[in-house]
Amino acid sequence: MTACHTEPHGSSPDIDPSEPIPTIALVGRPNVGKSTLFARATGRYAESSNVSGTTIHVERRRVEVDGRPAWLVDLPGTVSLGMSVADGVPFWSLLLDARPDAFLVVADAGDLGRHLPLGLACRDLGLPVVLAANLADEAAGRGISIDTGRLRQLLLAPVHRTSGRTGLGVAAALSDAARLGRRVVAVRAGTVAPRSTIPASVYPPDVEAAISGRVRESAVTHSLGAAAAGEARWELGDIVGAGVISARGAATLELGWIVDAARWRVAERWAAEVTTVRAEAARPLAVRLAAWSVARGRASRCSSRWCSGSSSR
Ligand SMILES: Nc1nc2c(ncn2[C@@H]2O[C@H](COP(=O)(O)OP(=O)(O)O)[C@@H](O)[C@H]2O)c(=O)[nH]1
Ligand SMILES: [Mg+2]
Repeated sequence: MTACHTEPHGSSPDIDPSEPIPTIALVGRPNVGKSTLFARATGRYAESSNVSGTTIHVERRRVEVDGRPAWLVDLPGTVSLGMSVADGVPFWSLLLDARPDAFLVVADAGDLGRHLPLGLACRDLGLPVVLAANLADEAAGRGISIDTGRLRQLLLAPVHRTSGRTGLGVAAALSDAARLGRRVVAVRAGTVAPRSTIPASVYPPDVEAAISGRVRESAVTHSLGAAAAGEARWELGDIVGAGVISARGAATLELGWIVDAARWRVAERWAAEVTTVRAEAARPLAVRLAAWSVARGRASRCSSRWCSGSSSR
């Protein structure tokens, strides 16, 4: 891979030290390959293991993407943004502490229905999302293919087939995330006009109405954080005030499982629409072997008296 590498000795001479650096956060369920992808992008291995949840701290490394610097942040795996990761701290608090400018959501290409809800949740926060349909090598081996173009249309975000193991698509996914993150940095700095941060509605009208209602309430009371803060380190109101996420994003965090339930339904529908499983590969090996041995038996009988056109029967 040539697009990104570590900079162990600080800035390279070509990099403008005053250039604001975007932070890209890797988000995904446990064991989906975040740390492997992180290692591939930074040239060094963090903790990488088959055991769920082994990334217990937040790893942040400077990388060079398309000749420009970016921060890449590896986080613990999570199932939802509201899930508690340690000491009652919700994942979103850890995530937003990293001050991300873009999310690289790492999903299992072979199991999108269970991985897309997290992508939708990140998208709802109002920051750009790039989806890495990872473990693509494994999915291909199982005869699974994904219509990335269609998924891109549905998610309104770049989608790449990736494999942290082989390097497939990693540079392209990072390139998109850094490009979108740089734009957010520029908007925060006031050098670029913001685009609308409200994503297209994908949830049923009652859920969308609940989100809008919560946004309106928070605008009036300025106390959005009160209900959700709980054990969190940050209050949501502060986070919105600091421009880290949109008011809509905070409302979706506050509504928690109400939006999550809708995300699961949307994810299931989208996964079914974009995933194709080759019929032959979808059949378990044992079934294929059984079919093969029956066919073989039939063939050998066919060459004997039963199948000859001039059967004596
Ligand atoms: N086949 C395949 N295995 C992978 C890939 N990426 C990671 N793995 C394996 O999946 C397991 C979990 O990877 P890890 O990076 O620790 O996942 P994390 O929990 O999301 O950080 C490890 O055994 C990796 O070697 C990939 O692209 N293809
Ligand atoms: Mg990890």
